[in-house]
Amino acid sequence: MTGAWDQNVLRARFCHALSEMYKSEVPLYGDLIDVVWEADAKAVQASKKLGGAKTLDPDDILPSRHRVERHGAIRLGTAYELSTIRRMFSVMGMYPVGYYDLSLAGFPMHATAFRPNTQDALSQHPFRVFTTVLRMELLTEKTRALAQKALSQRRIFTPRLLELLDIVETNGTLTSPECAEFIENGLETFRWHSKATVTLDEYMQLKAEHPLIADVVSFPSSHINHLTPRTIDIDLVQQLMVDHGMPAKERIEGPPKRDCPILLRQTSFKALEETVYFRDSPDGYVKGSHTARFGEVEQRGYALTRKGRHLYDRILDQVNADAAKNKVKGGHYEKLLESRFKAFPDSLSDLRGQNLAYFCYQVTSAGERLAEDGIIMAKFGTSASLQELLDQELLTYEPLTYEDFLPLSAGGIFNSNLGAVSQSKQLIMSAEPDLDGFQRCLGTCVADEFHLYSEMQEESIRRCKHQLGLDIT
Ligand code: OOG
Ligand code: NI
Repeated sequence: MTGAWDQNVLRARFCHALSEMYKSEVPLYGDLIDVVWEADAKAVQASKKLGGAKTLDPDDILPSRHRVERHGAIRLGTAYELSTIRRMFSVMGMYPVGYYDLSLAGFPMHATAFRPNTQDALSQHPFRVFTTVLRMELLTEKTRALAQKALSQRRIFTPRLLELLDIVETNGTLTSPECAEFIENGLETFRWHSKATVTLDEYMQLKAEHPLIADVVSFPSSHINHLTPRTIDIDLVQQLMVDHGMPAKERIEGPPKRDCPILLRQTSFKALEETVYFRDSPDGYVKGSHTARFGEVEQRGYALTRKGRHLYDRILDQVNADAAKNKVKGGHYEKLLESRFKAFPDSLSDLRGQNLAYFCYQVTSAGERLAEDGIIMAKFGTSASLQELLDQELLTYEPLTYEDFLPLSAGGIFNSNLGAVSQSKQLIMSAEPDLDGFQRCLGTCVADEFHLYSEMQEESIRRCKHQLGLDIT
């Protein structure tokens, strides 16, 4: 990498600037960050009292990654917006990973997450942006025409940002002043505007079909709709939000609390009702309101293999089917969830032994000594099994952190933040995923998240092989 342009540094600076902007736009998000710090400090203290025996978190690395870690979400309207945002994120080392079919949760949208895709870049700064785009084909004809008209007239990227994208693609780098301009101009795409581009009538029509359509289509930018710091104790954050009188969402999405945390747990404070000025003829405005922006918090657990993910999905589907059939709600739902998740192994050795999660393997100091003394060959010959090396404590392992999202949890978060329920929900629920259509809009393929985790695991085994000078089978 040459000169001033370091993608990891630019991503960190952009994330920081965005967080500052959002704090000033939505002060309650700043309060949420304070709550997360309070909860994390308490959780660390509590774990110290217990002798720190229990692992708090898969990364186990407070304060390095945690302090800066957050994700955000934006909602786009067109293929042009999606492909341009892809170019913009790639300047910061963020690439599309995963495909999320949100019709599963009743939304006329699909999504990817732009994020760093190597362990090194993730450890330097793991900022991600969940990015949805509207599926025009799932809208009624009348709403589609209105959406297309409004979207074709807006420009969510500044002319200078578009120039900077051309520059970096041509020159392969940005100068230091260009990096500063990139951040300044990039923020404009995510900034909130209280003046809508549509009339109140048009807004009402969009909203009646689905509140999210109104959120995507009615504004001149693709405002960031939430930012999400990471915590090591989401149950405590949920409790503290309530204690501090914040409008907390009723429940934490995702798996229940476990000894071995898996995937992702999320909660939020509910979106605020904000004043919006709608267009009125000929150039006046009429006052109304819109509810979209909120603050979220996440706790990340272990990345699951496809097998582990199937088990997770199967258990969650059963819980939701039972809950719907028996009208189970509130605390009873949590009990049902906890009891059904007993079927998901909850120790590192079971998760590894049953191939349910991904791990990073390392040579222990005993292993290093043996390798240095050159007696590995005498002990094992040319190859040994992973299990053998673990049993003899020459290798150790730790779980990889889940860096992605969950469509049903996203649906739960969306729903808590939308007042009205969509009438077209049934229609949308029967839609098929459309990965090809998404990739056409994006202008490239999305990476498969399972493949990335599996590569990280394999890479760690390759390093061990090399260090021990042994073939590991
Ligand atoms: C995206 C919701 C997805 C998450 O944390 O699951 C998301 C949205 O509200 O646009 O950010
Ligand atoms: Ni989120």
